[in-house]
Amino acid sequence: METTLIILKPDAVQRGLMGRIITRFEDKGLQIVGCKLMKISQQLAATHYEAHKEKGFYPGLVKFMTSSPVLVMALRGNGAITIARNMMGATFGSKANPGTIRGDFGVSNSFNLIHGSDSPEAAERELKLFFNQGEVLDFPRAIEGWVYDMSGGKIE
Ligand code: 3AN
Repeated sequence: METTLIILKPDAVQRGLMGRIITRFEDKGLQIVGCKLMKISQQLAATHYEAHKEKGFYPGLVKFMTSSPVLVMALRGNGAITIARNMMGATFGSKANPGTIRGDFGVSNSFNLIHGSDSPEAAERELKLFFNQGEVLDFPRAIEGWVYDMSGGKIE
């Protein structure tokens, strides 16, 4: 099982899209194992986006991400990182395919609604940045045996 960090960005929160986006992940079968509304500090934004520090869009990105609260989520599932990235769609709302979150809910390139970790290494690093110990929970879902076929002794 993989756990990935998802951030519903300030535009998603302000536009009242949290419920609809969360529903997509729940409908898909991913498990929410951590969730909180928070305001990202300058320092946290700088650490999270340090790989983009030299890029032209960096100051605007940090300003946007710290401008208003975000909803951070830890999502768990088999292949959760790739599944969530595919559900998010391409980085720019103007290019993202219909059927994806960015494709269905936005047209802007910089206000692109959602962040999702792009690799297992990034997920591990980002989950530690946004969640304190004990805030990502380990709990069995009653529906697990119907979300996955476990009859062969592994998750299918
Ligand atoms: P993604 O979120 O699809 O993984 P990245 O990792 O390439 O995209 O970029 C990180 C974030 O930086 C994006 N979520 C987006 O908000 C922002 N970003 C990337 N490129 C641009 C750009 N050219 N103009 C404005 N914002 C950008």
